[in-house]
Amino acid sequence: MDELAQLADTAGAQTVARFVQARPKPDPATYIGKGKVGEIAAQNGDFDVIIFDDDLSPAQAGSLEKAIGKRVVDRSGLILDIFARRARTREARTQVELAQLQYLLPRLAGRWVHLERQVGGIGVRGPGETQLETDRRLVRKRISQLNRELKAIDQQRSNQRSRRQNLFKVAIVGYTNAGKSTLMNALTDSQLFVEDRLFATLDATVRAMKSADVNRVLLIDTVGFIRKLPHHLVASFRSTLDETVLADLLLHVVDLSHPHWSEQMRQVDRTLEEMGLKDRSRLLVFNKADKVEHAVEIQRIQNDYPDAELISALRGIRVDALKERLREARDQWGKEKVMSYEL
Ligand SMILES: Nc1nc2c(ncn2[C@@H]2O[C@H](COP(=O)(O)OP(=O)(O)OP(=O)(O)O)[C@@H](O)[C@H]2O)c(=O)[nH]1
Ligand SMILES: [Mg+2]
Repeated sequence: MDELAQLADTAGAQTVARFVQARPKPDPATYIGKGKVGEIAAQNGDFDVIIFDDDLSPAQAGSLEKAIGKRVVDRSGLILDIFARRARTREARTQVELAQLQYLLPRLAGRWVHLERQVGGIGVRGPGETQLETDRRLVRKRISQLNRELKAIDQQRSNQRSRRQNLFKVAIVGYTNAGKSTLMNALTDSQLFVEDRLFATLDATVRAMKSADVNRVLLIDTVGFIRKLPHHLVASFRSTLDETVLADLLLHVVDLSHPHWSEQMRQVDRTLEEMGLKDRSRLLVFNKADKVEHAVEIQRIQNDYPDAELISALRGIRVDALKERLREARDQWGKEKVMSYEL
């Protein structure tokens, strides 16, 4: 629920109340039970939106809106909203718009959404058609247009990728807000956008590591992971995630100052597994070590994870040691590559 509040904050909403219900299973009609719906409706409080931590079916969202009289947003809707606010490049914008429309399509019924305005006035309402049919047609048309645009962008990216084929590539992965972009900046002397909110990064950025030697190490900053990230959203970010899939080494950044860091770590492992990256070389990096107050805690991490690096990307602590580890990994990778050529 704290994380949901943080997501809400990132989307520009302020949390004024929380409701929790324990149920053996969701109510098919309203997700929460009738009593709870009544309790929330009776509040009749000074709030505009009610946000659910899970995904609702379009019908559930509809009945809840009717019963409570406020706008209802589910987890996917909220994350999409954040993505839409955050998207900066053409690629990210196209991906987000596509995901938004795919999300919207089954939810059009019953809501009088006038899409002509939103979709930019393409198409004219045919004679005898209902508004809903027109809306659906417009959405489908826009979806196929966006799919075509993404294909073109994909092509561009794959050209860039093939040029990087013979370079050692390191993808910085991890839970959202772990400090991936801060680390990227520290390793490459860049100025990528960093913020103490979720999903500051939506695009994969590739930069060379600042280093004196000739053999380069390429670093890739990626979009963060989060628990219960809906699969259709993951799919819509496929071209961003492709960068991760092609990396030679995964730098898994963990925010050691987060109360639930070990759960976040497991979540990232699970997501990587789902992406078919279970066996890819990994380097575990515990970040924000400067925020850990007790020396015993540091000691414990060092004992439990002897191969991991403990750093502070923000303060530049042990960043050089990490660079050295990356150079070693690159040299090892180079040797193996030569060996496989000779075989
Ligand atoms: N104290 C401390 N704060 C850090 C450290 N590294 C990053 N931060 C802060 O953590 C917040 C998130 O940092 P980002 O680099 O944007 O994290 P990210 O993993 O790229 O996040 P997303 O792109 O949103 O997934 C920012 O406020 C950073 O200043 C660190 O080593 N110590
Ligand atoms: Mg980032």
